[in-house]
Amino acid sequence: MACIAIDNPPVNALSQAVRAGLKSAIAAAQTDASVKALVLLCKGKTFFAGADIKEFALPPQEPTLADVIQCLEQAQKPVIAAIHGTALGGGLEVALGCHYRIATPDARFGLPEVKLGLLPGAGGTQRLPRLIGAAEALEMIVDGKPISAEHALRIGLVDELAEGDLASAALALARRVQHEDLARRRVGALAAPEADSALFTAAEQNLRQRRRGYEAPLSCVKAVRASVEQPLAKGLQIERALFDELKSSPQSRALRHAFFAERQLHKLPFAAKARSVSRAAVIGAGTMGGGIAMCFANAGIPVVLLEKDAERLSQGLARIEENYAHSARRGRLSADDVAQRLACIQGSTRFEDLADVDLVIEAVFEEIGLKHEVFKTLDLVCKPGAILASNTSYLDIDNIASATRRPQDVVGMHFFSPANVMQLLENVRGSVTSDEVCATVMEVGRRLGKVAVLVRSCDGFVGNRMLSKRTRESYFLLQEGASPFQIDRVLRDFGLPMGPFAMADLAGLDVGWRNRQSRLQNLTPRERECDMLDRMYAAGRLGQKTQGGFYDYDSDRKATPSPAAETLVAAHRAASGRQARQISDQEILERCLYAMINEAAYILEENIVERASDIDVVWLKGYGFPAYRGGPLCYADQIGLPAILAGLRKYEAEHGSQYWKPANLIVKLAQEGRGFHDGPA
Ligand code: T1G
Ligand code: NAD
Repeated sequence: MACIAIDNPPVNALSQAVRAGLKSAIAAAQTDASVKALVLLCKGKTFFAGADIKEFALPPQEPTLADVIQCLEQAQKPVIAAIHGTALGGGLEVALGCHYRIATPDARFGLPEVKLGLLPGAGGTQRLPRLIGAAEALEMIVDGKPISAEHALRIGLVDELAEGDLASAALALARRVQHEDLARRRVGALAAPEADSALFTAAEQNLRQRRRGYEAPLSCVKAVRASVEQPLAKGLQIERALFDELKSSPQSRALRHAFFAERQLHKLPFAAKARSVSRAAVIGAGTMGGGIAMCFANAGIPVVLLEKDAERLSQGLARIEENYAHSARRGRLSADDVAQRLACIQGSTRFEDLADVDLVIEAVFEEIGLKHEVFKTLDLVCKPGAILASNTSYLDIDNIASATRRPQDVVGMHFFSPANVMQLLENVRGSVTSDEVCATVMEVGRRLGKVAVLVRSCDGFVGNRMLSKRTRESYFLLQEGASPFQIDRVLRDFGLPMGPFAMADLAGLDVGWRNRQSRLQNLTPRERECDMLDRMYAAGRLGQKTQGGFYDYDSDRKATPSPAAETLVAAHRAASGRQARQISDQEILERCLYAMINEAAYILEENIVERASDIDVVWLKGYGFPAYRGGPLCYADQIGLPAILAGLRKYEAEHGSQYWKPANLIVKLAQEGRGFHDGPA
């Protein structure tokens, strides 16, 4: 028996060197008479986690993965894939090229290529259906979600689960099968799967709705359909052609950018050790506080939930219980899970109960006076070294910290609503917040299953600061003649889950109105005069919570454009003395997106974030920016900064520099023919 052991940390990506090494090792074993069978395994934390995604931006290099898999499959001696950790993408395709597959009970198997805007390009769309059937394979390939070892055993993807040491179990299997006839073990040689074409038609219809705008899922269906309708060689050709088309597509480049952007987040410009956090507290059990407390309970971290009185506390706890009951009704949680999580949450109305917690997150009303009061009290009751965080949406962290004698321990932790669902967490460092505190909240973010981005404090931080520019433009466009429904349609067609006016109705127009009132003195004369929100508020049209805002809502919350809102819009325009004009979808898209992109450039100039890709992650994970566009700055690079600059200059000429003065960074990058993600010149 022989073992081929691969060691390419951190995830044994199938880089050119690994492929070449594999190919020569297989060839050597074929000619070595002492070798009766081969075990293929990986060192480190996982089996092959797929092709090396970084290589997709480079010209293809020999040997291709398809070549290597062909060598494996055609080997004259049994090859056993010994799988631990994850067998993903090209890694699973390699295993499918082997004659036997044995795995640890906790291994996971998947073809996540579709998440990168690709499809399995080394035979996976042809071999997997032959082994497990077209329907099961189609689901794995179109969804890209990994399956468990137990499921893989059940569907015949793996032959055995190893008890005890994997290598020994694999060698034992090799000994048992060394004389087996391999003809029946070559997956590629198995009969084409049978399936009705209705399976594929239904999948395409479903994807057009569920994955609106994404190209790769539909190509996955085409490729798996070929496994049913074509012989292997022809099917592999079709797969390769679809793969190459997707690989060079803007969507796949954007999704690959998003993959690496998320993995850059933990690379911080300092090396500080995180403090331990084994007990937390949340102040305020309202919309956000309740969800934040659930995040800690979901992670098994005990949390004190403090409210100003018993009545509000019981209301907050009741909302949490109902939330968990809803998940249990949906079968997402068992009764035990719910009980364990609720046991992690201790309600309180006494600040003294926070004396020994390691981290406090304040989520009371967005009023600086109240925040000062709360932080002054926390400064008195919390132990030295406790981290004092605020969930404020806009307020200055330094201002909040000034209410304490330990500003270095004060930081922003900005969750997004609903906090127990939204992945994004903006960790906001004040000008004196210590590196240790920043390292700790980034680590806490990871433990809560959040995508944590470290930003410096400024008005609205990253996400809301850019959002406020889009909001400005959407209300200006409304005043100039565009209907709220046209503006929402344009942004929905662009790929956002909903447009600004439907979103305002969801969040509550009173929340937006209160925010506008708190900023009135900082607004420009035109912004103050653009008072549509004031008119909606005065008319009591607060959105979904009043069954009516810009849209009317029926009992199932189904939205229809509201004639009453249109009447208010007409009165708003008349009062501004503006003649409504026809506004194109293109102008709406440009003004809403370019205003955000320009603001993002100012954010970069002010070093509010470590790198441009952090801004993309904020919008991808916190604001539903379509992943296949890679984020606002990735989108800007795909459009090209010269075009963005031309647009900014056009709107500057039409609407004024106070709104549209191009950031110097955009001017500079456009002149140098570079993009936001091109790195230093
Ligand atoms: N290629 C290159 N680098 C990779 C990589 C890959 N496939 N996977 C991970 N990395 C890097 C990552 O950027 C990070 O780098 C480090 O490894 C640790 O990753 C022909 C076309 C395996 C579940 O989509 O899902 O095969 O930031 O932080 O949380 O059909 O990584 O440290 O410098 O994510 O423990 C298909 C992608 C490829 C799997 C481990 N495969 N990887 O998670 O670590 S396409 C995938 C993952 C393909 C074929 C096709 C996860 C993981 P750095 P990490 P983790
Ligand atoms: P909310 O009105 O729903 O809840 C605030 C809670 O704080 C109330 O239950 C109130 O009783 C409690 N509270 C007030 N004073 C208190 C005190 N002295 N001690 C204890 N509890 C007290 O508000 P919310 O929407 O949850 O917002 C809370 C914070 O989170 C604000 O700073 C807001 O800007 C921010 N935020 C809100 C959202 C959102 O979408 N709602 C998103 C991100 C951040």
